[in-house]
Amino acid sequence: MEEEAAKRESVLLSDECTCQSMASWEFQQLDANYDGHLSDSELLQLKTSSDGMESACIGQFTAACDHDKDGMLSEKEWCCCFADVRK
Ligand SMILES: [Ca+2]
Ligand SMILES: [Ca+2]
Repeated sequence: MEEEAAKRESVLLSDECTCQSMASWEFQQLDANYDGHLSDSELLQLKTSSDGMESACIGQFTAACDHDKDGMLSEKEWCCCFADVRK
């Protein structure tokens, strides 16, 4: 278990996150205009597809994952976020 956590942490720190196929697939589903980034409005699709997920949560999710603070999530940021969430 500790080994797993250490591995995950090193992945996050290296700024190179491995995209799990599930995360990558989800990203492509959400990227409605295929620009390679998820905007807040695209992320709002999560709200309608996930029961009980409020837009405030989406905002926190975006803020936590948007490492370069451009207001959108790249696939890399998205994948890193997934790796982070799966604790
Ligand atoms: Ca997009
Ligand atoms: Ca970003």
